[in-house]
Amino acid sequence: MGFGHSHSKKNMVRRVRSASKKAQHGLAHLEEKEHHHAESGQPYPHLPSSHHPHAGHPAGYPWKPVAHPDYGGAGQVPPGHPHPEVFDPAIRQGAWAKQREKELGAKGWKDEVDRCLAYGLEAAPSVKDRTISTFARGELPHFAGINTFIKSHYLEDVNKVSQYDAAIIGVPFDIGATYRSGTRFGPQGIRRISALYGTYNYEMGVDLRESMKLCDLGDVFTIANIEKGFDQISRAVAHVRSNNVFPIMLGGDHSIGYPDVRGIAPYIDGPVGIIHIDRHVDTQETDMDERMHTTPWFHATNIPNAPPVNLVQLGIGGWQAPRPGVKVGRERGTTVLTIDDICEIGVERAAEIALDVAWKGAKAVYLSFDVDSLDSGFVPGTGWPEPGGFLPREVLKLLRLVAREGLCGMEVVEVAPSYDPSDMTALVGVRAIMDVMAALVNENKLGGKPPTKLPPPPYETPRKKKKK
Ligand SMILES: [Mn+2]
Repeated sequence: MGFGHSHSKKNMVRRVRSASKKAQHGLAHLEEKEHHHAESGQPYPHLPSSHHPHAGHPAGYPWKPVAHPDYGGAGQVPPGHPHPEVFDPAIRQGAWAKQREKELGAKGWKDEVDRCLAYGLEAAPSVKDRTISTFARGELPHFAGINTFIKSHYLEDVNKVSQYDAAIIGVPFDIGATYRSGTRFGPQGIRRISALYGTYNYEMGVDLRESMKLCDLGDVFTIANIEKGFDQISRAVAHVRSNNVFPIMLGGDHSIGYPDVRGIAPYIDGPVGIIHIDRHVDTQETDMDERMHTTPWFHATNIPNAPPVNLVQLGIGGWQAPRPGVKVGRERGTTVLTIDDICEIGVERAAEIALDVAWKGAKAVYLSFDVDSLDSGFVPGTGWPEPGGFLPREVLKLLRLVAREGLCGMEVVEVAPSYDPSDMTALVGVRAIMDVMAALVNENKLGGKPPTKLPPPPYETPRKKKKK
């Protein structure tokens, strides 16, 4: 991470203050020498190096910063650049994001450093970077620590949830699975690999730590009984939603879709739409005599203010769509787009349709993301893998686009880590959540206000307002 790792001379001198004068002199001399070699010397003179002058770059980097007509300041189009148009933030994300980064601020990072030092003690005197603590307490090192979701605060006392903008709720529940079990370890798997991520995303121009407050509430105490489990889940979700905090559920199998919506709907003053991304329709009434993970939208659309006309299902297809669920969708008038539909009309158009349907007459929209909507090659760790689904970049774009109008909650389901030792499936789940949070922040639908000097990122412009 690129935060505050400066090696100032002041710190180097301070660390040897207690040594004798002679030793101090010797040590400082050695350090200077060491530093010189590491940063500006040529430790391997026989090897060509791009960091040192040579025939092609006689004076190092040859381009001088120049002003840009729209954004001023230094560092825009280098004279003689063969493609100056790519430096235009209005048309190219690579240029836009570079400008946006300087508007993000660093207060959240400073607060985290202060907290880590207060809780984890100052580092040993030999550590030059004084933002480092003795005990790992924050984001760094990525391989250390006890993992909450992206090392967010673990909120042990859930009564304090209203102090946050969004809350992670683990739902380790997999007795609704009709083939592979194992999604009870989904929350653990998602949290573990989430440690790989920081809070900053280049192309979206967002640093979540600077724009919103996220906590991790840990897991729901699930019960090995479908209905008691559902009751516990709805109660947990309702606690967060009723405190006006954005709930993010880590499944768990897809049966939790019903108790998740049931926990939210009572706190929405009007109809709730549902955007459901999946290979499977999940709309039959029962499966093997119970409300299993093939049934959540039958029951969710029985909730008085979650009508089936506002349910839109994206990515459906393959050989795993049970016919009883299709019959229900036909009778209730749900909206289905297959993978082929979306390939034909494009992700942008599919997102427009999804938003039009889910928001028609609705007051809020809920997002359900099943990782098995991706091609099974990308998600081996799931309960019902199916070839032919989305590519990661397609589905991530779809998620960002459908989040633009705001959401009342989201879930990521069907991550079963034990079938995927490389953690790729769980990582897709992490990204889905991160991208949705960032899209909400950029649209000013979550947390504090986003940086506003620049227009939104190219390629993900706001939706044209339509009559509701
Ligand atoms: Mn599915």
